[in-house]
Amino acid sequence: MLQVYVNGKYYDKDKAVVSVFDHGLLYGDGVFEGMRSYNGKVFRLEDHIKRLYESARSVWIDIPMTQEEMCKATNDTLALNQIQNGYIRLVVTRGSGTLGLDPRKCSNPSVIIITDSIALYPDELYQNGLEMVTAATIRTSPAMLSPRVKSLNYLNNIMAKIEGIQAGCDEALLLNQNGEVAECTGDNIFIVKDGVLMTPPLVAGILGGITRQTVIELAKKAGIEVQETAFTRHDIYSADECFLTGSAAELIPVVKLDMRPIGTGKPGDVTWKLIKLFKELVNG
Ligand code: PXG
Repeated sequence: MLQVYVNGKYYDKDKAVVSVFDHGLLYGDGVFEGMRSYNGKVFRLEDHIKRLYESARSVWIDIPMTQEEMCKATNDTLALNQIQNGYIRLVVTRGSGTLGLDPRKCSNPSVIIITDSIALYPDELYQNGLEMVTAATIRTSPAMLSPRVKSLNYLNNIMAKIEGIQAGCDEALLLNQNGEVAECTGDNIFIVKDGVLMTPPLVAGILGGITRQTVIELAKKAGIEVQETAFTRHDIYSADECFLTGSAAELIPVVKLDMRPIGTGKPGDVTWKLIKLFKELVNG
């Protein structure tokens, strides 16, 4: 049976539990990471662990182990479950406390590592591209809670996801408080216009995606001009290509926004090229 790491011990998946007094449950008070493994190796593990610790630090959670120990625990959990091509969910909560917000009443952060498989989108969407709609829900402003913190409170994203689902779409686009394009509910966004690859900058109020960073690096290496620059829906409506990036989703083409075809309405050449380069990279 699948073994789940909870605070240094392994449990059968149906016995892996945390307290109902855990502030991760009571208040969404915690942080997490979603990672992928390819051929038994976690993709960009150190980058994910670094982001986890930065998220934790930002919300004043002191993770009771070093980054090296966290990397080792992740690799050990993956190896124990003999997972080659899988998904790893790392969760750190504030820990068990009392009713009431006070984080000082929480004993120790809970550290959970789950390894399993994930399939966010059906294969067909990777071939033909997905359709999305702009959500009325705007992305949490950095002045409220920085979107760079990958926190356990995903209601902002889930509200937008519901809007996408209600509209019959696979994803929803979130704008920031200035009406600029931010990101999607669990993915970063890229567009291609006249051969130039564009993605919103971190200051647009987005999660600093590790797949996003990987794609920027791959594109630059391939001689594609990359601009991290603020843009609006106008730029997507008039773009040649569009795609999303995320650890779970990898790269996935987008062919419609708000019922309007993007470019030719089919995944474009630059998108296919980057998908190919990404596959080559992760498969070593
Ligand atoms: N933006 C947001 C809001 C995310 O949650 C990304 C961008 C992409 O970041 P990475 O580092 O993965 O390239 C994410 C990541 C899920 C799921 O269960 C969501 C993510 C990752 C894994 C699983 O929907 N989001």
